[in-house]
Amino acid sequence: MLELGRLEDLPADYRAALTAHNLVPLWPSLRSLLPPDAPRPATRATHWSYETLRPLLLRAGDLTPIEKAERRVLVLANPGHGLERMQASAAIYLGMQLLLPGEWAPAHRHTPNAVRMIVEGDGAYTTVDGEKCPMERGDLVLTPTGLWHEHGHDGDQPVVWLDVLDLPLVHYLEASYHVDGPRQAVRPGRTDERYAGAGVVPSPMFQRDGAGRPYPVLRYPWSRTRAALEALAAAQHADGAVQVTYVNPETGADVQNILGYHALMLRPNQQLTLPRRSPAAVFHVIEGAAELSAGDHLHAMQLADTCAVPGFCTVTLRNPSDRTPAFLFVADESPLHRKLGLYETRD
Ligand code: 1HN
Repeated sequence: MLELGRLEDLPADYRAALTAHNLVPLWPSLRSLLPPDAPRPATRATHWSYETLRPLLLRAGDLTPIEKAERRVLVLANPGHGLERMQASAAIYLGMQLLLPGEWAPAHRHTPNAVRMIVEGDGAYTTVDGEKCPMERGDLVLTPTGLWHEHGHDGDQPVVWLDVLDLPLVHYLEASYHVDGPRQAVRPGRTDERYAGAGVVPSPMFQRDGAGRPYPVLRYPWSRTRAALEALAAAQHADGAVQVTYVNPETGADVQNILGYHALMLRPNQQLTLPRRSPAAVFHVIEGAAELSAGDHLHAMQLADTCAVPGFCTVTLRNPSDRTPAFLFVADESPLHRKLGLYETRD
């Protein structure tokens, strides 16, 4: 490939004149903007151990009262982007949030989309758009763009959840902001119960409210997702991938516009090489354990551990147990890549 001219090849007075007029020569940067064959992601395969993170998060509970934090979160920052940027990948933000018994994280709404994957503890809830969503381990609770949300905790032990947001992208687009609000009035009814059956939805002719909402389901209980994975595993040949995608039951589309969410089951000792794809992804252990290899790195993921991997990377997952299945939560940038026409799979 042809060597292009470097910035240093240009005379200093010419460079200074360009800078003075807000001009930049393209050719010294062209190869890094458009590298040959595949992107060169800043995102690094990164592993956050829950065993390491948990005591630090609990200590934040002693050090910083909820009133001083609003959201008490340790951000899982990818060193490839620089920790100060607080991003797990180009479009994914990850944080572990702690809520102690009796605490309340006040209502607000914002432009980035969020989901919560509950990691431990009982008795907390998130009220989203007036719906009180119980938070039980493994549940997925959505707080889509623009919807009011607040967290409360009636239990007696700390509750921890993983927050996943498309914040880095929305911030990059200069579209990120929030609005504070009063405590929400809770309305009756739960969207997880309205849409309890796979393959059937409430008949639109009898729906006064609910039908036509862009986010018809706000909570996906783990018990049901787990049962769907078990049933899929039983119905499928033994070496196939067992994964489900969280969808909007009214449209069949991904639950949010930018990030996609999935639950994956690894049978005892199953090894699964994922297709090489353009979007970055995040893996989080809901039950069991998993070994994740990404490029040359092997990460032994224990319960509640989280890994981020860049796009175009070969990822292999393995369940080290010969007795119990492992269950993983997966978040990825695939809806965004598909909408932008950038989605690719490679052999
Ligand atoms: C947010 O609103 C929450 O509501 C958690 O719990 C983490 C990180 C960045 C921006 C907004 C929450 C967040 C956040």
